[in-house]
Amino acid sequence: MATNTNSRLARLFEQMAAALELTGANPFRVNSDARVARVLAELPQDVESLVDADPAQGLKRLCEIPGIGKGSAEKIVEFLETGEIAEHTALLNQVPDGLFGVLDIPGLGPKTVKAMWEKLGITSIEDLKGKLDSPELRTLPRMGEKTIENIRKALQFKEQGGQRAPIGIVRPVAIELVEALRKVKSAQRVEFAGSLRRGKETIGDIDILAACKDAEAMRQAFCNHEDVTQVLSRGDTKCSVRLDVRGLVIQADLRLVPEANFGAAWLYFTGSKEHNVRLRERAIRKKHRLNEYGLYKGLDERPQDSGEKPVAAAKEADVYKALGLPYIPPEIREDRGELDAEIPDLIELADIKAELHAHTTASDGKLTIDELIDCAEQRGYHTLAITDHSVSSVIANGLDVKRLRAHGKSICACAKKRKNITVLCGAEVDILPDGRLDYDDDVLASLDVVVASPHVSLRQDSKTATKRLLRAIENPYVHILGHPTGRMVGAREGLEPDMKEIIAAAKQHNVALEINANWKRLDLRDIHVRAAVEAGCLIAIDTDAHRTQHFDYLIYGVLTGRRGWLTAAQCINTWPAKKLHAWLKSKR
Ligand code: DGT
Ligand code: CA
Ligand code: CA
Ligand code: ZN
Repeated sequence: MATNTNSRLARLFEQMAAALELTGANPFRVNSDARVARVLAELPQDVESLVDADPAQGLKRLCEIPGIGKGSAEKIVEFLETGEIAEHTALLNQVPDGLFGVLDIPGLGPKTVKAMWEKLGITSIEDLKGKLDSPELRTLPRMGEKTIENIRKALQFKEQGGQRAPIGIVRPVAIELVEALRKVKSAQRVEFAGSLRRGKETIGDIDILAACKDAEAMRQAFCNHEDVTQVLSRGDTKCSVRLDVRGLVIQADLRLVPEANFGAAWLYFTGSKEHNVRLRERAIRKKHRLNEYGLYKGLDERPQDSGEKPVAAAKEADVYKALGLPYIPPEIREDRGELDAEIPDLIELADIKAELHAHTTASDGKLTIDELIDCAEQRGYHTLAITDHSVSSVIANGLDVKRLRAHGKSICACAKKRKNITVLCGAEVDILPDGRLDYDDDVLASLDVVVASPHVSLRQDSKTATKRLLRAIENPYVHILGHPTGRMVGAREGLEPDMKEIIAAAKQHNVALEINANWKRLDLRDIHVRAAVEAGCLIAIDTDAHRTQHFDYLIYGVLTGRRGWLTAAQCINTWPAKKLHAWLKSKR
């Protein structure tokens, strides 16, 4: 199974990095293993097939992947041949299992965990809990009452099922919170940061930054907001609260920063941590230091109140500029080569001019044809494709050919009444488990738009899934491969085809790969979008609307596109009507 081998290997390298840290190894080795873990987790192609196809070349090919050195490549090959990595087994024997859990507690770094283990014999979360009130714990370096209180809260949070929440649930809450804080009388600037600003599909916690002349008023507005169920901490510069949102417990942190340092703070707290590390490395090479207050000349730390003037601090763009970099949009701050690349003009929400995947009451949608057209028209789209389900989607009330024909007539009748929008008659045709499509070719050929999507048999093995999707892509009447893997964020893995092959075939057959904008799907996911973009493949961003509010989910698709370095030009939904219609017709 393609991605599974990648993720199993990534996990092994992650564990090696953690074990190395805990045993006090050279940071260079730790970083190297951590990097390999990330590279493997994000690799679009299957390492197994990369090596299997030509074992003699396998090692060389692995070394060509940025971030994987010879030593790591050899370990990967060792794993593929023997099913284990001897060094991994040896390292794991040196570290008690339970210690990895302790390392996972937010706020606990490897140095502290190492000290807990060596000095107090703590080897598990249970051990740590038992020692929270003990005097010995307080003898460790950096282990003040405040840190201990934070550990206690983190443990409680974990027990209450603290988990990452989907962006579609968190973002609207965070926006509302930010708006409320902006209304504080003396507020100068309020923004969200963290993974939310980077547009990640799931969010660990909400990070908000505020500059305010009256800090206490800001703290109050935050801690007393109506969604807050518990105030976890309330300090001068940082407050943490718990919010209850649709049954999910979400933590939000507010950080108060001086307006003059807002840019540097925003940059720091937007992350990703890995991106920040790269920026700091770059600053150091220029004999500068970068922290949450600004970019400063010289490498010697000075106290924050020394009056030292920063080189850059007020705006993020100033910091990038002073480091000799262009402004890097938040969505691509992931240490995926963004510091060394030319930054493309990423797609924006306003670029989208067409919705090409939407449902009506004819199948499982809640909107009539006219209501659906109203939604698209209100958003200023020049084109809407109506794509109800095909016959095999029984649960979704899929249309047989006779109903499809009647539906087509109704769509035509409604379309004729509209002047401002072109309404196209399409279908979301099921990709059957063997890759055949659910309508015959002559039926597909008669439709303006064909979205082909997998809905069933989503646990197929990788090879079968690849074959299945390739067959659909090769059908000459298919325009768009809808939610290609069928994954559901946090709920279902979906198919794990060889993405590299899928992307190459889509490019060859002029099929657009869909980013399904529904936050429960976000399929294609960011890393696959990036691979598709690099390969020059067309991308569609569609909401797959079944009801009015689904149109508002478009932003999540756009954010995912941006995380995949997508430009407007490569996304068919941004094209002018003439160009889009000509492209659709080219397959008829
Ligand atoms: P999340 O909340 O798990 O979805 O992910 P983030 O990225 O929002 O992470 P979070 O909330 O722990 O921290 C927000 C940002 O603050 C993070 O992206 C980078 C910055 N940050 C936090 N802790 C550190 C740190 O120890 N070192 C560095 N360089 N940056 C940090
Ligand atoms: Ca966060
Ligand atoms: Ca946070
Ligand atoms: Zn659909």
